[in-house]
Amino acid sequence: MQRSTLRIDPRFRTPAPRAFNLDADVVDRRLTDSAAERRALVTGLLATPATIAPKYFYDAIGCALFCKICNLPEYYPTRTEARIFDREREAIVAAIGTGKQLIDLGAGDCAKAAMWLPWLQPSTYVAVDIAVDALEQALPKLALAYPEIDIRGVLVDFTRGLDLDLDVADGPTTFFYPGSSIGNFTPADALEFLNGIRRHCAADGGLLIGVDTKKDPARLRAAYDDAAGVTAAFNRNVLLHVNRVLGTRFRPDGFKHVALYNEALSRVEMHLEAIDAQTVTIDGIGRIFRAGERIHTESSYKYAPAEFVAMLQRAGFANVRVWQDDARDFAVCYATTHSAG
Ligand code: AVJ
Repeated sequence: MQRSTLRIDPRFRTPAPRAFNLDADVVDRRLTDSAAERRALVTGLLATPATIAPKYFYDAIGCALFCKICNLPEYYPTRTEARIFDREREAIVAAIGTGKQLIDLGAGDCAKAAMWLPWLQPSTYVAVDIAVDALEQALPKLALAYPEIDIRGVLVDFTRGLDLDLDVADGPTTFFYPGSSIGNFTPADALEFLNGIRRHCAADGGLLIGVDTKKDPARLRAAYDDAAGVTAAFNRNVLLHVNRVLGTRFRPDGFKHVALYNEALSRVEMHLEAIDAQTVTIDGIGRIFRAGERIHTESSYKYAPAEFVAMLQRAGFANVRVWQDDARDFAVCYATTHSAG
């Protein structure tokens, strides 16, 4: 396995002093593609309709705002998933088994995985995320609390494909993909992504995944347009991140937060709508945003549990178990490649 000291492009750094030195074992796989990343971002912004990939939400401020979102009264997914995990802990641990390698996709502050470590007792815990600040904060603490576990971080944009051959050792592997982050993929891309995970699951491995379900559109919309305006701030903050990455001068207050449920496509959409006409120089090009024109910043697909199980099966998983809360607001699945449950 290739290791390097964590070296981060200064533009991705926040000036806040570090509470911890990065002494946990972290591999940075992001910078190899930074030029291609910036090109993709520019292409999205110059397209009509303009788009920004949701991964740009998660700079340091975005991660803090997302943390607030997870505690909002309207945003039910995080707490509902946590309740299912609590209630079904023993059944889930029995299904997964202990002592395996645990790969946490989109680990963030690692809080969700930390709940599982004493139960699953993994030999190795690999936290994968694009958010450097979150991993930098979380991993040294985890390493202190669990000296018996080999704790590693991988900084990578895994939404571009799951290329974890260098990071995933052989042997039984449990993938952990909670929070309905799978919803950010289109169904076609989600299928391909799940297929990639399945290929990494050796015999005896599996995927523990959380997915948000279809429900009353008014509740879905409220979850992405909270009364306190935290999600609006989260959405607008993406422009500040883009400004740092591209050197653009987007004014976040020139854009209105729009969240809607697209029933035909079963997805919540978030957009930033230009309040008045504005021109932003992007890669030397004066991009005009007309008043009312939108930048599409996120899609969050919702699945009926049976639809999602069918997708897991199409991705090659043979056995899928499903746990839900009483109101069926959220679903947790454990999928394995072998057919006995
Ligand atoms: C982290 C992608 C699961 O889609 O619900 C929350 C992100 N966006 N509020 C979601 C999000 C606005 C979240 N995921």
